[in-house]
Amino acid sequence: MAKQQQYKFCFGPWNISEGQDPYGPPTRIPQSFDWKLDQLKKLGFDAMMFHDDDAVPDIDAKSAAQITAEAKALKKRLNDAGVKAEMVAPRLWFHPSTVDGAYTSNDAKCRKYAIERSLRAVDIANVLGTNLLVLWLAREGSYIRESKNGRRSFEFLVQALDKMLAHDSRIRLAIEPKPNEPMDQAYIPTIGHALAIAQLTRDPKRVGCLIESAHAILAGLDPADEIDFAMLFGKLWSLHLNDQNGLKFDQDKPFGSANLRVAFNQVRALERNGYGRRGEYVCFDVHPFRTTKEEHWLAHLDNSRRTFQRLVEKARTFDEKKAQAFVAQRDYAALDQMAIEHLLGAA
Ligand code: XUL
Ligand code: MN
Repeated sequence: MAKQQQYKFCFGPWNISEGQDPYGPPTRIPQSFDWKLDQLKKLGFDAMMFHDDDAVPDIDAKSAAQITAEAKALKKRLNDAGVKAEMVAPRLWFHPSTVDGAYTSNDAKCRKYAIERSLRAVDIANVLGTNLLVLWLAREGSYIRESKNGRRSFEFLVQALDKMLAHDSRIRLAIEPKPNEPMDQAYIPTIGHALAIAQLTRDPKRVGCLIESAHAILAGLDPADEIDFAMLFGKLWSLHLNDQNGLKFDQDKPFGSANLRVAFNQVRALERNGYGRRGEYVCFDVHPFRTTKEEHWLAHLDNSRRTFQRLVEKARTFDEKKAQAFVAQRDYAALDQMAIEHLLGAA
């Protein structure tokens, strides 16, 4: 029997968030990065994900040499804590130069800013000991169709990816697609788009993807199918598990919170494809509810991992033989009920 996968877990500092949304201020007092790192360790997670400015705050005001020096100091803190850095992601959606999008901005100076910033993020990844750069593209201006030429935007995207690949021969780029929010549309909305654009780059082998459950659901897709598709190509290099109640704003709910069966099928897809065998982490891109009190601030992380582990047990104890017999009979009603009762457990 194949050895059962032991999963490794991670989250980012932004997943211990303070509760602000477009209609209300924070509901919890912000804590320092060191406090968050301590909590990650206490919870027994293995790694942390970083935006470039989570790793080096106020990054735009610093020189490349300063950025490297600060990243080195962070690496020492991570080593002392026994915590790995899973990835670094350039935050391309806060700075005034990214108001019209990052790599696809209509302003050449702004495109240059986005690329330069991404190269610094690659440098930080190097210092932190990870070769994974995650790219969530966030916004492409106001997505007024006439404001940009789609074909030119795709060409700009490829040029930007090529610059990152050329900057460092070891870096791997994991594109994190999302079909909307903060925009109504996006140039790379699904895993299919991410893997297709990878083929146009100078080194397709080093361009893969990251699936976030909520983003797939927002695209009207089943995240389990996205996982199977990406893994068929050997391209699923990271994962943001969470949940989402339908086609609304990005909710980042705890894993399994909205649809346990969809969560179960994601875990089944990870298990059947051997996710984690090449060292990939299970990351939870989840947020506490705005109503969460400070004393319950970490529950969504612990709960997501707990649900994940319970669903791994459920996936491993699902009676595949019986399921296949129903498939052979085309008795999908029985198969459907079998899945429901398996998730419900013993009466
Ligand atoms: C946005 C999102 C980001 C990325 C990292 O929806 O998921 O936090 O995961 O930039
Ligand atoms: Mn994410």
